[in-house]
Amino acid sequence: MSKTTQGITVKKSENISEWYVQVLQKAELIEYTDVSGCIIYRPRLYAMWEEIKKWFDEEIKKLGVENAYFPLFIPKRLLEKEAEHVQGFAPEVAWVMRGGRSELKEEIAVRPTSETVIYDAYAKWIQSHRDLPIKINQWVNVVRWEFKHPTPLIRGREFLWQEGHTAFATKKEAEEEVQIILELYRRVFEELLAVPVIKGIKAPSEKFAGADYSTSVETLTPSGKAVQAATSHHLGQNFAKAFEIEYQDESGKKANPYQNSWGISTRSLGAMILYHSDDKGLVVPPRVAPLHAVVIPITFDKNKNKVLREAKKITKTLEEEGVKVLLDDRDHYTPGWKFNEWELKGACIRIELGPKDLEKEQAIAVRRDTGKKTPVKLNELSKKIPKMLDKMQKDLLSSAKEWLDSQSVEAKSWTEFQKAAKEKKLIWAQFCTKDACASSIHEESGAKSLNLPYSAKKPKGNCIKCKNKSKAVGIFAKSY
Ligand code: 86X
Repeated sequence: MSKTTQGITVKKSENISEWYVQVLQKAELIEYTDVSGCIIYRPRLYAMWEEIKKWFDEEIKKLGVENAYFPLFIPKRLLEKEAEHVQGFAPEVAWVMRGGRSELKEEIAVRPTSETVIYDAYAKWIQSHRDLPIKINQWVNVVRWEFKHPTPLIRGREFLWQEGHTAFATKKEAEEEVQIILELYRRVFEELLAVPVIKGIKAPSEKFAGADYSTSVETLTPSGKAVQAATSHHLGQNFAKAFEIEYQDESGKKANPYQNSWGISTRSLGAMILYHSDDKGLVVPPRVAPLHAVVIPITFDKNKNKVLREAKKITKTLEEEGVKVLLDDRDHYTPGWKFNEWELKGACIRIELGPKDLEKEQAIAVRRDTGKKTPVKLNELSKKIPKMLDKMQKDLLSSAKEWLDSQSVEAKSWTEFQKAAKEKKLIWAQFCTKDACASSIHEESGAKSLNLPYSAKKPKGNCIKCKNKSKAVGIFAKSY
């Protein structure tokens, strides 16, 4: 048995962080490197990212967004142009100080995000109202030199994301787009990754410093820690003013455009894996799964050829139906060994085919998430397997939603809040939304303000912490 195919040795319920890295490594999703915080995204993990990319890319293209590529290297002077935006982030910027042996005249930053390079170009490209709107996206890596302990996919020094950067003549158009993009992010999480999220606006203390306001989708993972899943910012005219993006409007007057920026990263995959995987290994929702079904022939010397022939046939039929299927006909492993291996690696459905099944013209389909075994007539496989996959996709989201609900509590007093924070819950509470209050909540309970959900009821009564008038219902949790 090779090192990577041994099972998970810790339980999700006992030590979730150790369990999580074992799933990632043993399911062959990541590999560590000698640079802390930098991991290899192996093919089966990258395939999941490609599914997100494919779906989201198509959706934004329908909105008129175009892809482009801006440089990895950003001159210091550009990065520091919008002071407010860099402030706070400065300690995380990675710098290039030398080229070969010679010191650079001006240090060059490795992009932590690309507002500055992109808006410097926008200042050249946006001259007339006819140049608007401009909608550009890029799928790239970014670097943030974190010093906190890294967690693969959740917090690291380099990750992959898309960053969208748009500019409009009117505030109204820009603000509409903020919501359209936020809804696309919700759909990525709920429809593709089967991870329930909560849409909302960030409290002022949590917004992106360069933005007028920030919106986000947030979720609590089974570790009891929340992750900001994706963000969509309305930048107002802040960057336009700092980068002198100016154009002549229809009446010939000088004007600054209204801008947005928005992003979703490979962190989303970390949240998805934390949610669905179990003590046997990886569980992946079919819509992003690299492998939907694995056909495992169960052969004995006597009817080996017959079983193998049928196994090949059903594999081909399923393939033609668009099912990502693999025939595992390696004969140096026992069927039982293969069952474990494919559970570990997260094949959505295992299809067992033995001589007895063949006599009954059936195969046994086993769902990865529930372990439920269903006999399926061979001539119905191409119809039933896609149906089972659809059902699995839906079931994963509903059980994830149920779990999230079970972890959500409304705190009516500061004592209740602190108890819920200790229990790693997702806490809903009345909130004044003030910076000072947000930080004392964080200091005293360990829970951070995530967002102010759009779905929440109107504020009522007093802030959970400072007892001043409540401005909104906020959600809070310990976070990564
Ligand atoms: C904020 C803002 C925004 C486009 C997104 O959230 C989505 C995609 N960008 C990103 N942010 C920074 O601006 C930032 C800046 C520096 Cl210099 C840094 F080192 C780290 C940063 N992290 C986040």
